[in-house]
Amino acid sequence: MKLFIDTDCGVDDSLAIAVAARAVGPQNLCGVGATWGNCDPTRASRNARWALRQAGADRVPVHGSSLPAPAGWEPAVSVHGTDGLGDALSPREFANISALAGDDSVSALIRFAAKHRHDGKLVCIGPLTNLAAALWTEPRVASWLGMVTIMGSHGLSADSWLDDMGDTNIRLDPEAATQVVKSPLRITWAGLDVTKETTLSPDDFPSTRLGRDMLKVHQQYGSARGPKYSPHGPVGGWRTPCNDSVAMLAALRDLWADRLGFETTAAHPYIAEDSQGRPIVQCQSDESPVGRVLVRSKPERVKHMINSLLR
Ligand SMILES: [Ca+2]
Repeated sequence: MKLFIDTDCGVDDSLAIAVAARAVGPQNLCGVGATWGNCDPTRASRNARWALRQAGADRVPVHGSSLPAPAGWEPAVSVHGTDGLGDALSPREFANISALAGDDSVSALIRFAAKHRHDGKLVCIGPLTNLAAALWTEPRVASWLGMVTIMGSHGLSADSWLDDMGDTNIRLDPEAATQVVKSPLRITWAGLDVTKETTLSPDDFPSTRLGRDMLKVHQQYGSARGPKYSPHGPVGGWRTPCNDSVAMLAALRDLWADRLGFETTAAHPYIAEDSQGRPIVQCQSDESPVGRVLVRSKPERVKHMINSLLR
């Protein structure tokens, strides 16, 4: 299995990238494409290279983006810091990371899809700008990519908590999301309704170098996001969401058979509006589906796996 990751690498993306590199090994992680979202693409690509280096995978190529963020977009500084990694690292800690790959994310994604037609897996953990551009540039990508997992949608749920939290991967670029939803891509949607069930406490990060690095960059993110991730009542102490890592492990779940407890069901996605009139992707169970949606995970097992992979 060969993997390509598309990311707006903020704090939670950095954990998902490290987890993925450890799970599949650097030789099977064919590339990482950067896009805008949590931060700008320049910072996203730098952050991804930092995460890969810390995970011992600094030879994995990281591609920049030539697609501009739309007018009016601003980075999520209050959540991901000015640098996208919670302002936890000094400039010195980014020194000696690998150079950016020569070609851009969209070209790299198309090339990956063409080369790995039978075993290529794409995981998108940012806005869908690059994937939509790849489909527009080379429509055959839809048939070449056999396995796509997207961290996005409200899944099968109509919980109003999801409207309040917001699915920024869809909301930031609804035009791209619409193009992806209407494409013949076979997608597994890892919706916020399921991924939000797993949050990490400090004890879930092992005291290895990588575990400590990840805990360090998650401090501000957990403080900003954690208190809101309690739709079932207050949780004590510091906690951090890890939506991107849950989606990543769901995408890679075949590596561990059914030990992580992920369940999916056949479904088709459609564009809808949340209670505040903003675009969302919703999924509906369907007997003649074009895709699947994550319906269940076992958070304790997911947390244990993240901990194991950071060791
Ligand atoms: Ca992300």
